[in-house]
Amino acid sequence: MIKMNDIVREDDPVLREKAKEVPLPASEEDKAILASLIEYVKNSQDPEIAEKYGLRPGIGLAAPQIGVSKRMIAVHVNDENGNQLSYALFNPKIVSHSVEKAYLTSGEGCLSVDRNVPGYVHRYARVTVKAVTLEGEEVKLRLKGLPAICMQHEIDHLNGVMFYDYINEKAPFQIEENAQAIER
Ligand code: K2U
Ligand code: NI
Repeated sequence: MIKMNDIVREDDPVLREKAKEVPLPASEEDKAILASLIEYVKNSQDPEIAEKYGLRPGIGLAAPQIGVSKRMIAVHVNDENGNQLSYALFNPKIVSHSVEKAYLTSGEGCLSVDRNVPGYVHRYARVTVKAVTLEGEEVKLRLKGLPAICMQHEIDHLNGVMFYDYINEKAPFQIEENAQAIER
């Protein structure tokens, strides 16, 4: 199982690389890596397991964060209706998105960043993502709210982008016009 010391921290060059497409159908090794990512996110949200192994809670994790520069991500998050969404994806791609932006009023954090970086991260309010699941099925996901924010945060990790790259240093809490505030 992935533990905190398996998670690379900022300044590790792998977090700034463009991760490589995963050849499909996925190899057993790549399937095991993706399964370990979704396992971490689920474990980190289980108070007993998180406590026992000192896991920092997360709603997503990308392969570069465990030093694997391949296009794989895991997202495990409740949508605004309280439905549990759980995605373990190969080669996710944002194929369309809203013009409208959204941001978490709490700001963002990152399992690879051991410090607070205050400020709003403006992302697309809605995204449509195409990907292949752990089971090898092609999916097209239409997401909004926190799931959309999380999916964009994870796909950014595949492109070497960190959440604080978006924060306006001079006015970190400036809100872009018409941006939707998301409470979490
Ligand atoms: O990729 C990661 O480092 C995991 C992040 C993903 C994330 C950060 C900010 C906004 C959306 C997703 C961790 O989940 S940070 C912890 C967290 C937990 C709940 C909500 C937001 C962030
Ligand atoms: Ni992150």
